[in-house]
Amino acid sequence: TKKKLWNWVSYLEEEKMPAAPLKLFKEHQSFPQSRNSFKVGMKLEGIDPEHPSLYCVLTVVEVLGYRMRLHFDGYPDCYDFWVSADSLDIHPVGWCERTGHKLLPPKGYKDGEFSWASYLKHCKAQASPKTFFKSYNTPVTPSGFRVGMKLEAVDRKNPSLLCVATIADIVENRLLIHFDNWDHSYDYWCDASSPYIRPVGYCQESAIDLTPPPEFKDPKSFSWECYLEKNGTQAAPARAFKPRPPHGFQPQMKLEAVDKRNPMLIRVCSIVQREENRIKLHFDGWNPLYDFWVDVDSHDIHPVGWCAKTGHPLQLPPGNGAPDIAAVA
Ligand code: MLY
Repeated sequence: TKKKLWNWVSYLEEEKMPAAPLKLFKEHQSFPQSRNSFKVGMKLEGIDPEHPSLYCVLTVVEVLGYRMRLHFDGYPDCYDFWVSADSLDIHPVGWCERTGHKLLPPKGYKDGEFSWASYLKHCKAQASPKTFFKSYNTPVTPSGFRVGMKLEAVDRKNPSLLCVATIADIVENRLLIHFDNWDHSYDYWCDASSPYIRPVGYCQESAIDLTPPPEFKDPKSFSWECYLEKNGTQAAPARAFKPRPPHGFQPQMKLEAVDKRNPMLIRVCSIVQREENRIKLHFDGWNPLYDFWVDVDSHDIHPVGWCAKTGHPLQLPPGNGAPDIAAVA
């Protein structure tokens, strides 16, 4: 007997489970409107995912459908990372200079020694055209947030802590959150609707402990009023925060998600648990040991059919008797 090619429609029927409806996904998770035009060898500027306050010199080293692998110029391949072509973390060559951001040069270059023009000539490389970038086509809406304003924010590396924080940068519609008097390793980017940020006074109103900056040995000695006054800073206005409506993802729904352990791979997944801002995903056919939580606005979850539409291989549940990569429709 001939084996049939795996496909989502018959798989959902067999499993008697629904696909997560398209309307539950955000624009950046859903089917893209345009193609991925980036080509291997093109250079660009982008945020280091491990150090979100740093902008670095990057090269496209692999293109797979709508996604691509980026390499830090001058650094080992082990730091390479994957993004979608519409990632807001990447910018065209010259963006840092134009917007007053510090660009970390390739390894081996001293500060002030690097210039894109001579570097591109030296590498015989091409800059990625501006029009390829999502940010190029994204209108900026005025928000009420300003750089330097204070707020209360979840420390995502220690998610039980709500802490004293500052808006360290604003790019397009995103805020860089920095924790006062901590190093930059805790920084992260979010938007005005993020569940991780709250206006000054939220903890007090909700009778939750606020984690003050580390110099306040006794948390009770911290007062926002004195702190803002002493630093001559302002609280971010409460009206600038735009809480999101609850998400509609439910257990049993299926979708496609990046495997964080090997982020080149996208696998068939089922939702096994839900929380206010996160869902727990299971890789179909794999040990539940590998189940993991992901934010509902993550760039790494996509609706059923995303891989086929964007020309990315989909990793099938093992033991399907099918080739391990679905036919690209
Ligand atoms: N146990 C950790 C907690 C660090 C929390 C930092 N946040 C508030 C930015 C430590 O002391 O290193």
